[in-house]
Amino acid sequence: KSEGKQAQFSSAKIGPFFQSSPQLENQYTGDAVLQSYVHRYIPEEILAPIETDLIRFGERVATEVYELGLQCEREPPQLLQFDAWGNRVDQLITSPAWKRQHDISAEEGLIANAYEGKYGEWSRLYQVIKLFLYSPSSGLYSCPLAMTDGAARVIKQLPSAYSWIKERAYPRLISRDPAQFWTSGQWMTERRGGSDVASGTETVAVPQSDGSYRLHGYKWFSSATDANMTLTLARVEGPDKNVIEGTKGLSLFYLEVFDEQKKLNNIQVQKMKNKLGTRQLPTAELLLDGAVAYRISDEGRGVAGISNMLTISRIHNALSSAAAMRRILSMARDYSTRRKAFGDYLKNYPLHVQTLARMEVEVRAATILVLEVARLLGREDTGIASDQESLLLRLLTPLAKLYTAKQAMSVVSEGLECFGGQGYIEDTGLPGLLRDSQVLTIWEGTTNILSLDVLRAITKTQGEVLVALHHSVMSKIKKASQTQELKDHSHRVKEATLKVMNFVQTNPEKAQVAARDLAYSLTRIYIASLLLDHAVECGMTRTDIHTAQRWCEGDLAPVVSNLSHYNTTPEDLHLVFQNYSG
Ligand code: UCC
Ligand code: FAD
Repeated sequence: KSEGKQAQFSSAKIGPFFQSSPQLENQYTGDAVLQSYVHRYIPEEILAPIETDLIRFGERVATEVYELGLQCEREPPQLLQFDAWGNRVDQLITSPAWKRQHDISAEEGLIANAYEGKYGEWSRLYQVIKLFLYSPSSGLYSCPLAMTDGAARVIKQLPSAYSWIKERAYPRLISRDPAQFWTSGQWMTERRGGSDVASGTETVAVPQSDGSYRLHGYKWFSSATDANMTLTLARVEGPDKNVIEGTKGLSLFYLEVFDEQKKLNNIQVQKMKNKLGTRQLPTAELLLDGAVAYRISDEGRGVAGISNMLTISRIHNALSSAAAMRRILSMARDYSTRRKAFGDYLKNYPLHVQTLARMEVEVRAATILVLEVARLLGREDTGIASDQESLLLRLLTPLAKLYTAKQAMSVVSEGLECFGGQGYIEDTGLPGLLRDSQVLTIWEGTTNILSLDVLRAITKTQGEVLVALHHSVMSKIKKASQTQELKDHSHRVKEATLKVMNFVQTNPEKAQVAARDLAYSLTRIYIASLLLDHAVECGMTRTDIHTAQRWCEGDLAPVVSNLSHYNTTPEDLHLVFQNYSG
């Protein structure tokens, strides 16, 4: 009798089928292009310790760190503005997982690896690969790390007049000790503008008798407000209380966010931003109400001074974009072996595999570009880069940032679709990847602003950056052009390069309107040369040949294909504003 009662109240039957979830494999050993690049370039004598660490870390980011990253999203930061007694406290409350990411970043040497110089010119590549593995599991801790790396580079290069700042901040920014490790912010954007910083910056720096300054202004975006210090821009107030407008009035400042008593440095956290993604990050608006700061550039050299930081944080943006793509694809690949539809596993449908393969080509392309940029940066860090390599790095930095961010948006979106409805469900942990990708196209300079930066680089060097790229492409495709499998593809790259160079020379008046297409062309061509070269140097494997062929079959020179678009500005305007009544 009592058994009957139990059955009456037993759980409802929901059927025996449960979909097994995608599993994260070791993120280093599962990534063929990463591994082949490491084996190709890292010298034999240091390969073993570096690779041992990458294999270990590749496992850690797929397990412990991945779980922490998900926890960062589940427990977003909060701002406590007032205490129970009405006192303004502006306390940021971050999750234990976020704090743990800080400690892991220090322990793993995610900044230190690039600066300790243990592996000479390869230290930077090693750091970038670790960051690549870390980024999609970091719960966006990758963001403060990007700015910290940028600040470390700027501070390291400060002249001796700023030695106290160097002695105080630099060891902390590159520390492996979690208790010592500092992170940095990068406060450029104000209410009037984030792209046009020259017109946007209202913040005034009032000189003090001890050589410091008091900053008064409103910073519209501060990504990771729990940073210990920041680099920021302001206009020095002259004795007549006037400031110089435009870029020439901007100087760069070092500012510690908290004083010795851990109280905010005359800063009010006005509000937390309500964002589409990156919710793990404590992004806020800040009122600077006399914050104590120290000028670290010559007066009027603020933008030039902070551009060193931008170079690093833009490279982080690119590596995070490539890493986000790799992560979704790694999971989609695994899922294709677990999910059955129409009686078979997804991996057995050629159309699904083609979808994954197209994504794979994009990821390999983005990855090899990022790794090449890191390799060049490592040479620049250690003072052995040739002039050609430095020019190439100047050009490839905005190209890598703008191109990979756009790729990330489309690949991550396609990746979610590979999970069907489950790709849209929050507690799979997948949708966050798409939300967090959108910002990659916006912060650190939008696609158009970076396309204009490419023009800036060309103009400032009287075209030398293009000459460097041209030479590099030609030398990289040389061997491939002598192979049966890749000669036609190398020819396509050569043709595209010549056409693009010709376009630049003959259409200077179209430079602005064609800037984005030009940037895309230069990036696609350069990636093509990298993939061809990699295929040859890594033993002409089937997969490397296939990747290079696929990539080279795409439109390598949209700036030439879209030539007619640059004469239709009035039509574009009419098209966009037809029926607009505002
Ligand atoms: O968004 C932000 C933080 C987000 C969190 C970080 C996450 C990182 C990734 C993590 C992934 C998970 S911080 C805010 C970022 N803001 C921007 O990127 C600003 C975008 N706007 C620009 O980049 C503009 O092009 C400006 C602000 C640089 C334009 O300013 P101006 O005033 O028009 O600039 P000028 O006059 O052309 O340049 C002034 C000087 C020149 O030097 P000189 O005088 O010696 O010729 C330029 O050559 O600065 C130099 N310069 C550069 N140098 C300008 N840009 C560069 C550059 N990119 N590289 C080298
Ligand atoms: P706008 O300049 O208003 O751009 C609007 C549009 O116009 C863009 O599509 C742009 O490409 C286009 N455009 C502008 N000028 C031109 C032109 N001349 N030609 C063609 N197109 C043009 N900033 C910081 O300083 N520190 C931070 O920590 C920080 N964190 C951020 C965190 C998040 C989550 C976000 C979303 C932003 C953050 N930012 C930060 C701000 C960010 O860097 C800026 O929002 C970004 O640089 C764009 O500036 P804007 O918002 O003024 O855009």
